[in-house]
Amino acid sequence: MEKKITILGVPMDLGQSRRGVNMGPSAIRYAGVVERLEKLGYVVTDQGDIEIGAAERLHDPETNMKNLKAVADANAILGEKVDGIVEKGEFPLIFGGDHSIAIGTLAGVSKHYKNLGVIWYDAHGDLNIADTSPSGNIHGMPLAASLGHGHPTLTDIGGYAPKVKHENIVIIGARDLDKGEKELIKDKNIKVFTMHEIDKLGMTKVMEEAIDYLKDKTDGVHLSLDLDALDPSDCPGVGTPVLGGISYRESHLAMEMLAESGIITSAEFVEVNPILDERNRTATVAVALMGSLFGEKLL
Ligand code: B3U
Ligand code: MN
Ligand code: MN
Repeated sequence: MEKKITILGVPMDLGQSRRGVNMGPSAIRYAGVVERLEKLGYVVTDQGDIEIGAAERLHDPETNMKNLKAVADANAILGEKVDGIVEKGEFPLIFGGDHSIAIGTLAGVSKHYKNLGVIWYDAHGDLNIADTSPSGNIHGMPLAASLGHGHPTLTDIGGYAPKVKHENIVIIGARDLDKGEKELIKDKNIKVFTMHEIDKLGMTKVMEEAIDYLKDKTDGVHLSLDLDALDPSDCPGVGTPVLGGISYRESHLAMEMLAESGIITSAEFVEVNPILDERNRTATVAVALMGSLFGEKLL
């Protein structure tokens, strides 16, 4: 992993309907992320937050999406910023905001890799397009958009598509998938470790398989970690909690195994909503997981 980390906050709350997730970057900083990473020997630069435009008419019946323009505009700016961070040889560490920001992060990162891998750690698939979305919320669409599915305003951010190939992604922690998402997973043979596989195989085996699946065919791997992948008892501060999630300890193990593998080249932590949280617990968990991802050891 690079020894220089650059942090970028993306206070985006327009990709879903619950306000407050725009305060995620502040909550994560408050939980002590910079100090934690500096202690591990990294040189950390915090570029602050990018600006997010105003909310639009809530739901556009023509596109079945909410705030399409504002979400797309912010993601275009994010993509350019992330591109610049990777260009300098630094590790981009992005804080959301809702998960719609993964579109911009991937637009910036993927330019630099021929075969970018993605680990999507999430209770959801985020594989909807406008036609299959039950909500019109763009935070349910970023993985689909990055694979080249959906509205061109989203798929073409950064001026190219797709950002990733179907065979280069692994979803971990899924337990709430919509009909269209299940169809896409089957149709494209996308690698998914649902909670069923995590229960059955255990996190060690799941991560070994996920790392094995990606390591030889990719030249970089982005970790997109939605805090709702974790059980709501550990991470209550998320907009769409789903019971029966990955535990705090299992998540540490997953991050430790990623650190040992050395495959991760960029990361984002999203969906922290301090308004819905209990004493900044979810941001605190996010920062603890970042510690493990960047090599923190218990002994
Ligand atoms: N799949 C549903 C719910 C959802 C997606 N992502 C989150 N929730 N966080 C949707 O609206 O697309
Ligand atoms: Mn998500
Ligand atoms: Mn989610």
